[in-house]
Amino acid sequence: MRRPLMIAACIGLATVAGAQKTASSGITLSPATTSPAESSSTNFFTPTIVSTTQNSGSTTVVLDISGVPSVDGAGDPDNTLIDLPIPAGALVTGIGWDVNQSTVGLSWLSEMTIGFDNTDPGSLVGLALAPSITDAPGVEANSSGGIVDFTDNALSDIPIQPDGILRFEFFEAFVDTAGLTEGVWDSPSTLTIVYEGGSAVPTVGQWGLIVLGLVLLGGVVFMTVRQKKALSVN
Ligand SMILES: [Ca+2]
Ligand SMILES: [Ca+2]
Repeated sequence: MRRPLMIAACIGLATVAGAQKTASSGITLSPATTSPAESSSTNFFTPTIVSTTQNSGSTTVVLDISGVPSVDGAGDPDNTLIDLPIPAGALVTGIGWDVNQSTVGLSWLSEMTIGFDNTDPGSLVGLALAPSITDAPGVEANSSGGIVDFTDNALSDIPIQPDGILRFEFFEAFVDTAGLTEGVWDSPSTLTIVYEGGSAVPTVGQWGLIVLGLVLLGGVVFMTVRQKKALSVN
């Protein structure tokens, strides 16, 4: 009889804590309400790039985020950021995840969130990823089972700015204890990013057009100089 009683006591505690919390919406990937670009954090984590593969115009990058903590609410300076280099002008079109999550204290798995966006604070294209829908503390493995394409799911692709950065912020959707770690993205945890375009090496055809454009531009400049000279003579 002692074990069932202990479980009942734990559920009671979770229910009390849950009174302040917002139940998970059940949506894993959603438009962000705060852009990671606006975070005041300076805690940058450098992920190990597991692989980079290219396939007919799209590039897939797998990064290892094992060990990153989940601390405070979006924008808090105690949070961890990742600045992933992506070619300027590229469109981030999808994401995948294979993560192991654990919580600390009474914090819930569903509160562990990863925001990602370009570094334009004015853009509203950022997305928030909360891989767990478990409104309880615990240890859990979660996988997308492949790439989740943004536009297939009524979400916007993310255009990369001239700085060539896709920024991630690891935050808590509900802060139980400010300033303390409430969850950990345990090993092994990887994120997969898919992007299209960007600064690909121009093809021969494109180079031909660029050279032609320069020749035409040169001709215009030359003609302008000649006209000016003619005017000055007259
Ligand atoms: Ca929390
Ligand atoms: Ca804080």
